[in-house]
Amino acid sequence: RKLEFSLRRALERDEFKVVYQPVVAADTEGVVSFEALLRWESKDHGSVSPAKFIPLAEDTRLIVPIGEWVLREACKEAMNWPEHIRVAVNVSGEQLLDQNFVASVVGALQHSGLSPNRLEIEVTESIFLRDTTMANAALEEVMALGCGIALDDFGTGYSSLGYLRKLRFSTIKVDRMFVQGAATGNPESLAIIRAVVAMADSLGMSTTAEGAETQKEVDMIRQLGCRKIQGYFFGRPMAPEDAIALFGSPA
Ligand code: G
Ligand code: G
Ligand code: MN
Ligand code: NA
Repeated sequence: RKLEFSLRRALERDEFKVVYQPVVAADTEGVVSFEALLRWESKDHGSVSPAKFIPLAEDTRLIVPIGEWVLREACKEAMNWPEHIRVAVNVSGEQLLDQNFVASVVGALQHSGLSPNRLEIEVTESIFLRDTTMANAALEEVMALGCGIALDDFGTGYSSLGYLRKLRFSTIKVDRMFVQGAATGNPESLAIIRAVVAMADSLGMSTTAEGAETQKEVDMIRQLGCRKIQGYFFGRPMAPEDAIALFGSPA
């Protein structure tokens, strides 16, 4: 069966689930948030990688209803966590530029009862290529609700500093490529992370280093001054019940 045919039915067939990857504070190593990551267990195709189905969902605009479901699911789940723990949700350009996007964020917050400041929307640089004005407008509305905005995969796309001047991102996420490079002593990666951290600090934005897998990478990131760390070293994307278990049971 064609993948698209199956993807069209995936929501009603209840084939999606959301897993959660911890993000820790670089200084205390305490969990500060989780990134929600979508998984598809297809009855027709088995487990399908997001790298495969997300682009297909974007091309077919199925990402709009699917993304809305992820938002609702993630906000609901975050209500089971301690109040200082936030949830980050990835949003594609097609979804952000959809006219109902802001309403769907409001809906997810109201339906779950989650406080807006506990939700962070993650976007990549690519969303600014299509319609910068519309993307800015949608993100500003989301910020006005009280939600945070993270700039994902920073440095891998068509990086332009113009939108850092326009939008008050809460977090810049430094791509794993630079984290790996820095730990192997690559001078360019080191210089780039230093510069991004300095820039984010002076703009009042936080930084998250992505994809830290080793102690060496963690040490390097901490030394470079990144505020938060995400990666397999601290935790893989995990089922909701495993995320909750990280907080332990009250004594
Ligand atoms: O775990 P990882 O393989 O989940 O994710 C692969 C890619 O899929 C990443 O680039 C991630 O941003 C993207 N992704 C994961 N979940 C979602 C989602 O709910 N919405 C969107 N738009 N992208 C997602
Ligand atoms: O593109 P985005 O940053 O939204 O997606 C995060 C992706 O990175 C997911 O696919 C997630 O599973 C993956 N990821 C998270 N931590 C690590 C890590 O330490 N190593 C590797 N290789 N991938 C990671
Ligand atoms: Mn992300
Ligand atoms: Na990323």
